[in-house]
Amino acid sequence: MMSQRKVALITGVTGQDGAYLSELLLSKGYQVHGVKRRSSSFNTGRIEHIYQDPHEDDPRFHLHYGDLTDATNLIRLVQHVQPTEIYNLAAQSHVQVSFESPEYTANADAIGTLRLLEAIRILGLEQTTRFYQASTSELYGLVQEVPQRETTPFYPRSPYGVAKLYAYWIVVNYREAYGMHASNGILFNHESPVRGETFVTRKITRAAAAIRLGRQERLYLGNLDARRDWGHARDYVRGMWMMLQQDEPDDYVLATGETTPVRHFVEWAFADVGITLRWHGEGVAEKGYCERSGDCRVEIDQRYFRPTEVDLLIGDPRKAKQKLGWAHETSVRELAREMVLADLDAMKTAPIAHHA
Ligand code: NDP
Ligand code: GDR
Repeated sequence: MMSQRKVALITGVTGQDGAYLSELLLSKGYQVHGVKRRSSSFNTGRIEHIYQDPHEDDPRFHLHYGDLTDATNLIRLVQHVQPTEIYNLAAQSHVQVSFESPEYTANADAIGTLRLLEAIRILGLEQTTRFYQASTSELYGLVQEVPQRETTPFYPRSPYGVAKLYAYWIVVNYREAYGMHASNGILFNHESPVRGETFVTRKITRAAAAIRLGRQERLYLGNLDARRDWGHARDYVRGMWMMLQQDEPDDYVLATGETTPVRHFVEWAFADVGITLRWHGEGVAEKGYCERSGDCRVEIDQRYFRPTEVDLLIGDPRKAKQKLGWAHETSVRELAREMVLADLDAMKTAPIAHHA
């Protein structure tokens, strides 16, 4: 039986999924404790709308400073919060950046997960605290089988994927060794209007909006032939919560079952702001997408290619459907439109930054 107390601790609360999950859990009556990193500037933009002043009567949303690279901090936080559920969403989550900072990525994403599990064990909370691990379709990497499902062999293709592989298995090991209710959600790509600006979907939707408004000339991208199974973050955080409500812990794929090449996402996003692009392919000096007027809007830049790429992701969510009753609601086409319209709206008033 689940305890009546509903107290969640979310690492990575300032990220895309942390924001959606906090909203969901607050709507379900949870006390939500989020772990945020110290930063020299505000990093709470995604959770502004649910922020509660600690001076208010009986706040239900609490923020604490912390870091997955700091074990004593994690032990103290878990001891203080005594969570019934922990959602470990914190990570250096950018695949390309993981090639630049592999050691930090391993520290935060792999050993960080171990630190959190050890905090639970040291405090003797193995039987009271349920644990969700943000595992990823990047575990599949080099294609072994399609669609990818829970039993598909892993073959990660980046320091990020390899770090997440350790995290996946340490969660399985702690479940088996200590009887913990610890589950891996193997989530395929999920996006939203608050997706980090350097992930490809958001980079594209922001650029389409900025080009439409005459505030940017061109968009530079890498591999347009990679294919991803993209869903909406709102649907995916619902699946995370469902996993922790099961009597038994387990590992589940969350995906839409549909795959889309990056180039289609580009075409959709520009079409949604009224710009029709045509591909200028091999043999043309400049490769990329241009308008009928001759203005070229999207160009290929080698710097955005990865040393090793994940070419094709398409997930099989049947287990999650059968056991959790989970299914995605938003299609990738709807998602692209929602993102680009949100960027268009925001950009009409705000300045833009170019760091993608
Ligand atoms: P984001 O990059 O948007 O958020 C990551 C969060 O982790 C941020 O709050 C970030 O803080 C925090 N963080 C980073 N490093 C540390 C650290 N050392 N200590 C504490 N906090 C840290 O990721 P998403 O919300 O998109 O993803 C959530 C999780 O799910 C990640 O673990 C990601 O790897 C995984 N995942 C994501 C998928 C997706 O498609 N979105 C798919 C599958 C898995 P700050 O805001 O200060 O940077
Ligand atoms: P991914 O997401 O690596 O799948 O990891 P990302 O959006 O970064 O890349 C998707 C695909 O697009 C190609 N691509 C580019 N990518 C970026 N970022 N920038 C570009 O300019 C560009 N041009 C082409 C990439 O090569 C890739 O094939 C995301 C993260 O959220 C992980 O944390 C998560 O685990 C996985 O999804 C599932």
